[in-house]
Amino acid sequence: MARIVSARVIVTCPGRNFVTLKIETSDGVAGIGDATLNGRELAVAAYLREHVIPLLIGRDAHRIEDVWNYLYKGAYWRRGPVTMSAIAAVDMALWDIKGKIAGLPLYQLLGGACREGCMVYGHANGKDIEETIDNALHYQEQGYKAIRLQSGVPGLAATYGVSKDKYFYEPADAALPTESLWSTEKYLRSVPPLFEKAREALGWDVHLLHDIHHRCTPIEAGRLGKDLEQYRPFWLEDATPAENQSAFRLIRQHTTAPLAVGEVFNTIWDAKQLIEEQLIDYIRMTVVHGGGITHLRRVASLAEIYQIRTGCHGATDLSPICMAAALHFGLAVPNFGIQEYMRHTAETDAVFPHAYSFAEGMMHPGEAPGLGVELDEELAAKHEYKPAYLPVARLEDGTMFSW
Ligand code: CS2
Ligand code: MG
Repeated sequence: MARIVSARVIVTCPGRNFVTLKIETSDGVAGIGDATLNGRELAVAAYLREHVIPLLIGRDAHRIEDVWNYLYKGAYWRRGPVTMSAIAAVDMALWDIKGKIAGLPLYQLLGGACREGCMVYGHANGKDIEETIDNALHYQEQGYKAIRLQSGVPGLAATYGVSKDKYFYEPADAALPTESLWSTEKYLRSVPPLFEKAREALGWDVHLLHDIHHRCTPIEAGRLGKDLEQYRPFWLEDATPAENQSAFRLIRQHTTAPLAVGEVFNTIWDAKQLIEEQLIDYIRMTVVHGGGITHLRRVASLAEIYQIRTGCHGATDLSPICMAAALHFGLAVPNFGIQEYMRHTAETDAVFPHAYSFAEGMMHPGEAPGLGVELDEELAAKHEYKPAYLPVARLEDGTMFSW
């Protein structure tokens, strides 16, 4: 038995906030898990500290499935991003410990590699089409096989997915939410020319992706899908808010553009109908917000029988610990599709030294036992938590809208 003797929450802000859970066993093995929920970090930290850690002490770290069920069913109150991120952090840390005890990288415990590496997509963006395409060419030169395109919308001052920095994208950038104005009409006019120009400049051998970020109604998304089909998008992401899973039926009636959904989902129940009715092609849930490796495996298994592939969320608000977990998972899961990869800053990477690596458009989790990520606690302590919110969006007449 590897008894859990301590568990601690570490909050650090090397450029942006991250919440980490560190669990230690009686044999002196330590495992770490990501618990970061962008803009709501301290809610997860408190949930862990006040309500989860007291339940962990004395338990057998090897009983991952039992601990998962204890925390999920035992709370009585089920689901939700705060609860599920906390459970995920425990789950990741326990898999990390199991791997370290076994002396094996996590992907080996999950069944071994199903492929040589995980294809990733990078984020090309810019204030206008020209700048976005320049940026996309840069990704292509670096060997990326898949590139996401997001461009500023003429007539709108700011939009999601377009970075202030040339290399790093961080939307949670203010102590209180910034507000931006949105017009779906202007947006819908701007995307087809972006794809047209991108195909001219980048050719057809590269996968092109686009994130709608919950901004369209189903029928608007259907029209955008129709307009973009000729450019063969790899996927259109978050076409419409997905609380109402049936909404995707309407999009499917109008377009064959592949659809990806789920970065804000936290359990299998959020995606059950989407998967069973084959209303999507890629499921975006990732390890930290999707209840950990234990739960994400169930989601992927359900998706597999409906020919839906994984496309895990991989924005920079997921820490390198989650990135590593996603790469082990992606290497071993039979129905892997693609992995999002937004580079962390050097400041973040220094706090989380890691074994994963990028080469020729693919990533590999490395061969270090467990997750292959460490947390430099001394360095972490030097970066104090800084409140940061995601922006909010309003329509041009002032109506609150989805960001
Ligand atoms: C985006 C994210 O990566 C994506 O696809 O939708 O950047 C998202 O806006 C952030 O993760 C929110 O924290
Ligand atoms: Mg997205």
